[in-house]
Amino acid sequence: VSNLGLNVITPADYAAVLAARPLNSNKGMYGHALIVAGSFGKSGAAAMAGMACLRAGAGLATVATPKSVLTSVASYAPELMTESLAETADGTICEAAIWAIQELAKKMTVLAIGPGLTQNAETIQVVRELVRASEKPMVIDADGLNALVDQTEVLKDAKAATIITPHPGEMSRLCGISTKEVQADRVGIAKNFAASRYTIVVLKGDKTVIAAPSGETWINCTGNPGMATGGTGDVLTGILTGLLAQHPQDPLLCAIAAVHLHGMAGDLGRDRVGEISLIATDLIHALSGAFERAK
Ligand code: NPW
Ligand code: AMP
Ligand code: MG
Repeated sequence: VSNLGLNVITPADYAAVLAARPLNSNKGMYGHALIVAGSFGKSGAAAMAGMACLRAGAGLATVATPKSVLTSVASYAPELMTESLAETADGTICEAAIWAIQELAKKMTVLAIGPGLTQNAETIQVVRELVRASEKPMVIDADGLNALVDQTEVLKDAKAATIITPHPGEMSRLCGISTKEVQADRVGIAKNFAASRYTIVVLKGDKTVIAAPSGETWINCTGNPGMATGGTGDVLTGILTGLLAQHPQDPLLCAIAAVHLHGMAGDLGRDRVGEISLIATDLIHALSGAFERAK
C-alpha cells in the first residue's frame, strides 16, 4: 500500500512496541509519564488514563490533579503516583498551577493533558501555556482540546511532537464545523488538520483515522459499538501515553499501536462481558490480552 494512501493497521505495523524486554531492564528504561487530568467529579478520567498508561508499559506514571481529587485518584491504584495541583473553588486546575506542572514536566519523558479537566477559564489558560511551552512530546485529549478551540495555531508552533485524540464532537469544535460534516469526510478532515497544524491526528469513533503531518493516513478496524461508553477515550489516552513514554522518538508508531490495541482490548472485553455491559475499565483489564494477541 502506498504511504500516501490509506493504510489499514495490522500488528506488523507496530511490532516495535511488542518486543520482549531485555533481562537487565529497569523502570528508568521505560519512561516516566505525566498525566495532567481530573477535576472535582471527574477523578475517574484521570485514574483510568493513569492505570491504562501503566498497563501499556510505562516505567512510571504520575497523575497531576487538583488537590481535592488527589486522594480519589490515588486510591484507584497503588501503583500510580500523584501530584497535587492548586485549584479553583470548583475543584479544577487554577492558573497558579502552571509553574508546578512545568517543574514536574522537566523530569518527565512525555505529557498527557486533558481527560476530565473541565472548561474553566483558568484551566484553559494552563492548557494553552503547556502546549505552547512543552519540550516533551504531548498527548492532548478531551478538555485539553476544548481549550484549543480558536487557538489551534499553538499546535503548529509547539516545540515538541503533539498527538491529538478528538472524538467527532471535539473535532467539530476544533474545526468550527458540525459533527455531521466531520463524519462525512473523516479522512479528509483529519489529513488536512494534521498537515496544516503539524500534529498527529487520531480522529476517534468507528474506524478511527490516524493522520500524520506528512500526509500518511491509517484506518483502524478493531473495536466495537460496546466502546461507546464513558471513559473509553480516557483509556486510549492512557495507552497512548504509556507507549509514548517507552518510544518518545516515534509518536506515529505509538498512535497506530495504541488505537489498534485499544480496539482489540474492546473486542476482548466484549467477548467477556458482552457489548451492552462493556465499560471502560474492562478495556484496561483486557489490554494485556490485546498485547498477547498482537504478538
Ligand atoms: P452530539 O450529541 O452528536 O452532538 P463532549 P465527553 C459527540 C470526561 N469524562 N460520533 C456527541 O455529540 C472527559 O475526559 C470523564 C459522533 C456527544 O454527545 C471530558 O473531559 C469521565 N459524535 C469530559 O468528561 C468519564 C460523537 O460529542 C458529544 C462521537 C467530557 O467528555 C466520561 C460528547 O462529547 C468522560 O470521558 C462519535 N463517535 N463521540 C469520568 N469517569 O471521570 C462523541 N460525539 O461534550 O466533549 O463530552 O466526551 O463526555
Ligand atoms: P471518548 O468519546 O473520548 O470517550 O472516546 C471513545 C472511544 O471509544 C474512542 O477510542 C472511540 O474510537 C471508541 N469507540 C466509540 N464508539 C465506537 C464504535 N462504535 N466502534 C469502535 N470504537 C468506538
Ligand atoms: Mg473523551
